[in-house]
Amino acid sequence: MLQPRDTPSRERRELGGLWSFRADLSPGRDAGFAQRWYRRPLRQTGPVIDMPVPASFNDITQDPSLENYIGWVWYEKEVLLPLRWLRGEPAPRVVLRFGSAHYYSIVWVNGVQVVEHEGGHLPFEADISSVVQGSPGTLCRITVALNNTLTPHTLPPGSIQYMTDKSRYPKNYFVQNIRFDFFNYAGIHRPVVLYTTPAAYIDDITVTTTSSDSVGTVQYQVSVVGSTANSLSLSLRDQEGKVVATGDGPVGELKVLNPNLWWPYLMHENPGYLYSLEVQMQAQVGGALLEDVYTLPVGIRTVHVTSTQFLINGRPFYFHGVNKHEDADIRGKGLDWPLIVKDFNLLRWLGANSFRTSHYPYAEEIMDLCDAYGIVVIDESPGVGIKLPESFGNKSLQHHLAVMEELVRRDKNRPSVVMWSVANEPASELPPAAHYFKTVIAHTKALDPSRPVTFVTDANYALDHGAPYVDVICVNSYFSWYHDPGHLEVIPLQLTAQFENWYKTYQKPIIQSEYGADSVPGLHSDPPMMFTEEYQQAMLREYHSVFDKKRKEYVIGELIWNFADFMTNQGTTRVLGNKKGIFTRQRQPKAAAFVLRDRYWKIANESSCLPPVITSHSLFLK
Ligand code: GCB
Repeated sequence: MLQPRDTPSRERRELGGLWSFRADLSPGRDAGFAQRWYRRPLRQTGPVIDMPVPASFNDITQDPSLENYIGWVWYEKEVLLPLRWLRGEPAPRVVLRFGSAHYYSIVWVNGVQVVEHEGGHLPFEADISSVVQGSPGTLCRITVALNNTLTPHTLPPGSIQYMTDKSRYPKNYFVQNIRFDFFNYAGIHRPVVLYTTPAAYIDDITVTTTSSDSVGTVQYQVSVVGSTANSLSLSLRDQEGKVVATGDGPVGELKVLNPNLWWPYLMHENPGYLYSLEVQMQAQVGGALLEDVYTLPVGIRTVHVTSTQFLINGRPFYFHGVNKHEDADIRGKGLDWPLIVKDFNLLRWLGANSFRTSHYPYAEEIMDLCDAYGIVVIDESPGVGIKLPESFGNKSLQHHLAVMEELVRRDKNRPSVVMWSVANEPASELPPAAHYFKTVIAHTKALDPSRPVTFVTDANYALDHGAPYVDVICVNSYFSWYHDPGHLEVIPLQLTAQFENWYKTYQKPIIQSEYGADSVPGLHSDPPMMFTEEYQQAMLREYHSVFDKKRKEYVIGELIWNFADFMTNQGTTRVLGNKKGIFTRQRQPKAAAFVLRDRYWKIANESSCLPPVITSHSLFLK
């Protein structure tokens, strides 16, 4: 499934703005109904209100029952379609696409069900041509039923707990238990788009790249749907618009002499170099000549892992980056351009060259900017909170494999994506984790042999049943926070032992994929105490001194937890959410941001690939 783009043969319309919305907020509504998302929603209930799209619905109103709502909600919108989409000669194919909707979606167009999709962080679409072209007018009514209930077999998993003690809870009372640390925001989170293609069209493109001896190679595979008698021609253009290679047919190789390689931010003075691969298709269908054009950004780069290094274009790459969330005031996990651009400006201000999409795939719009700016991505699936034994069974496994297929299909062509992460902190010490992760990782490698695969662990090195199958060890630890709280002095010993134990066991490079401490902005103490800005700074410095020793050996990266404060479920250890951000939720720096900024720019300037002195001012605006 290709990302919808404007091309000479395709049109696209985004269906943003306000949609009609309802949810059944009546107290004591049928709890079972909420849980059984795999059954058809029975009716639309509740008053109709306006709901912005894209956005989470939770924080939009003043109603706490909508904030914590679990069950079916309904969205509806009517749009007028251009006549040429309906009665064109020949009529185009009309597609309705959702960037993501959390969690389970059923979609109708003019009352006809067109698609059902499970999973909250990946796109899905439906060919609605026959529905809209068979309807009498140009009005197109789009209805979406969405259910955010999580079960032990969803990704992420969750479970509904019924509180049956009538002396303590009202009738039908239930809660949703989750084993991950972020708010389970729900709604239509990413753009809804209507787009057209010709009836015969370019359905998919796969590119992989290599380079050697001043020649870059782009291997491609193109699939066409709607015609077997078609011809394909390809041209690769550089950023000046000059054609540097051409090809034809569905499979082949393009050779580029002296290519501009795709380099990460701060590894080269011109990071994120993208060529444009223009694919043109011509097909004869029913006497008509159909033409389709699709343009794909392509970065030429290689990725290799050795026992001690992560190599991009043959050079050692050190991940100095962050973990993020899609999370903000009011819009929750809804896509928000000002926030996205602000975050990229902060990343570059910080001197961060990478992030992990903790703990689910991020919007395609974010990934596009990673490709363009040279921000390296560890692309993580929504496999977070896999803790219950039943979440390691075959039903869960099959769904996890399907999610990896959707993720790889979406992001396989992105130069910024250098590694897949199939999960975060599963209960990998449980014996069934061995078969589970062996299978998920092998499947991911079969889908994409060009990238390493990992999952992020917090299990003991000697007990982890999934680690034998990963290419890179990604380990999370919170010394002096969740373990030995308040005791910064234990960090050097414990962190050194952590690295040595993992390396001794596996001889694979290691990324510190999380470390951090909460700080409430404006809280101060000297000597440092937990939750103050000084403690967060001091904890960072202790970790960094160990990283500096071990990065000379086999530690290949450090990703702070977290880039910004984010919302979680309410609980006794969360003060309006998780406060481990080095920026507040409103993106203002805490003291720790300056410690990290000094460090990341220093590491960047150590690299021999850079001009002698690069400052944040000279580079962060490209
Ligand atoms: C972790 C999790 C992350 C949490 C973080 C914390 O290990 O991977 O999702 O938010 O710890 O702050 O507790």
